Amino acid sequence: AALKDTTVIFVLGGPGAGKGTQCANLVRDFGFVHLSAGDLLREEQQRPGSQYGELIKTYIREGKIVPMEVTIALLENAMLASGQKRFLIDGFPRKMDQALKFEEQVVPSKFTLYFECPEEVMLRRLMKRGETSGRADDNIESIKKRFRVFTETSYPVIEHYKKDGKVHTVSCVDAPDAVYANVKNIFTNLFK
Ligand code: UP5
Ligand code: MG
Repeated sequence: AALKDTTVIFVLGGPGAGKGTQCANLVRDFGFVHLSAGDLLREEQQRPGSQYGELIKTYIREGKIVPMEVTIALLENAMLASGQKRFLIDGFPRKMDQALKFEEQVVPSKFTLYFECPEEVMLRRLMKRGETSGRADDNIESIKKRFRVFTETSYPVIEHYKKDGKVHTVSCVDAPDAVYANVKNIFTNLFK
């Protein structure tokens, strides 16, 4: 009930499209709270005493989608703990049943911001980031698995919301500032 009058925007797009990069801009300019499901899972994996540490580690390395009970609990807790009302939920839902469950159990989304990006561009970005990120899934084997899961399992979520007219699509191919100019337009019209 505490979360019923909150605004949730799903920020979706393939691995390395630039979701986190653009969310940081929106936090600065529009006062949203940014919750990356992947970041929350990586934190939980590191948390001493977590019963999910090993499971999360294996799933992330394999590019597989962690069971939604875990992810939804992390998101809901973070939303409540923030005490805030506007959220960018980055990298979630990645599967249709997760979308339905989150909207039923937590709060319906206002719309989805979808970052469109060709695989070869995302591959280049992730391989580059992998030189320094320390992320266990920034290697060619894991990246290929992440692309496959995105196409087969996560993209249908975007298609679902497209049918409802609830997706704003932004190309993520150009430089970060150029991408953000388009994102900012959408948010300025809706929130300022
Ligand atoms: N970069 C960004 N924008 C650029 C631009 N316009 N031009 C040039 N370079 C650009 O960006 C990626 C890299 O590209 C960075 O180096 C950036 O500087 C550069 P970033 O903003 O980090 O992209 P993002 O889309 O956030 O990429 P990320 O790797 O985080 O996406 P994923 O969706 O793969 O990762 P996530 O952390 O969401 O999930 C990881 C794993 O967690 C999943 O594979 C899965 O195993 C698990 N998971 C779940 O199981 N359930 C969930 O709900 C969520 C995650
Ligand atoms: Mg990210």
